[in-house]
Amino acid sequence: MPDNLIPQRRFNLLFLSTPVGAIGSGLGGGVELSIHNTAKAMIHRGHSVEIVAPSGSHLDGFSITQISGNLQIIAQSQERSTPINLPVNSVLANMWEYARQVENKFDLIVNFAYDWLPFYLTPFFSIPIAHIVSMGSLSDALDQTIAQISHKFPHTIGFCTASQAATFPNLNSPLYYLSNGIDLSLYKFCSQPRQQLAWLGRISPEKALEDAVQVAIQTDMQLKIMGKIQDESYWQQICHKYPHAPIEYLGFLSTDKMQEIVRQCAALIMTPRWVEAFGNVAIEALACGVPVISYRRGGPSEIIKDGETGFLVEPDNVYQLVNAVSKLNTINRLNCRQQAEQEFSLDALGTRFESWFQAIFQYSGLL
Ligand code: HBI
Repeated sequence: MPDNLIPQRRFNLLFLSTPVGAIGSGLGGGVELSIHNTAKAMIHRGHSVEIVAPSGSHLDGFSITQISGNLQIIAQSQERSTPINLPVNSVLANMWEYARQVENKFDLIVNFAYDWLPFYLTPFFSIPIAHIVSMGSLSDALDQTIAQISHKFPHTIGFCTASQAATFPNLNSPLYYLSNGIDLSLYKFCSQPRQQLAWLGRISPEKALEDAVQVAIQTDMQLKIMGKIQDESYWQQICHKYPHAPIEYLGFLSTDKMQEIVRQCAALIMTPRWVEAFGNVAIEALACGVPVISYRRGGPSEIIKDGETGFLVEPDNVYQLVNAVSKLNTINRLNCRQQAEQEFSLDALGTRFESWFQAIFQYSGLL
């Protein structure tokens, strides 16, 4: 039968969210956007999706199965050798108990949690589990279980980017790089920006906002800061250290309000101190026609086309960030929007996920 006549298999998908915060709280960082956009992309292709998340979650257009319990500590605040831990009445454990009760109604579970338990539980489930690893390597115990599952259940581990996957030891191949995708209709192109800069993300040490504040000072361009203050003391340190910096903190905004600010900026400054798995904020800026200036580290170094849709500079080198700002007039902002349309649309995201899921089913003999 010709390919185009093979009925596309409709998947019943169960998405399990991150246990560090309710969807919509901002605590889940990029995973909130990833879950929303992956669900939209899969539904657009005719599949069905149920999303399971901590109580208090909300996502426009989706009814979420809310699970109560105590939130998981964020992995990036732990040491590499910290033993695996779960709070009493763990929301993570409760989410996976729910999955165990309903698994026979689904074809595939998709795990978005960056935690040991979902990987450990994989062999106890009768349907396949696709794991999206949302950060670089942070914990020896999690590295070990990810490697084990990649060998026991080939094809079931998905990463955002190659540089992120490279931080994990002993992985089985093939590896799957899903990148990410956004609903481009939510982002409006702007050709004439103001002389201001943007910084987006969870305000936490690994995101090194202080470097972007120094760029604002040295370029004398106002820096519009948006995102959840995850580490209050870190934020206070920055405010005390740079009391006269031309910065404005606008809070954790909805996509619509955030893009309204970002689109008017000359550039988005990204200052990842760690190996950023992807960097959703980079593709959101590109979608608005905004060039991205970033350290050549992790996900952004695989997104930005140096000199064409932004600039990549030596990691932790603030001077080179400042120098890149002075070259922004060489970037055609239309190139930025076009890259988003070619690589980061919901359709492009759906294609990547659908072929990954089909590979999982084929390998497990379910297709
Ligand atoms: N920490 N323990 C834990 N579990 C997660 O799922 C998790 C996290 N920290 C951050 C996070 N998820 C997301 O904000 C990033 O993966 C994007």
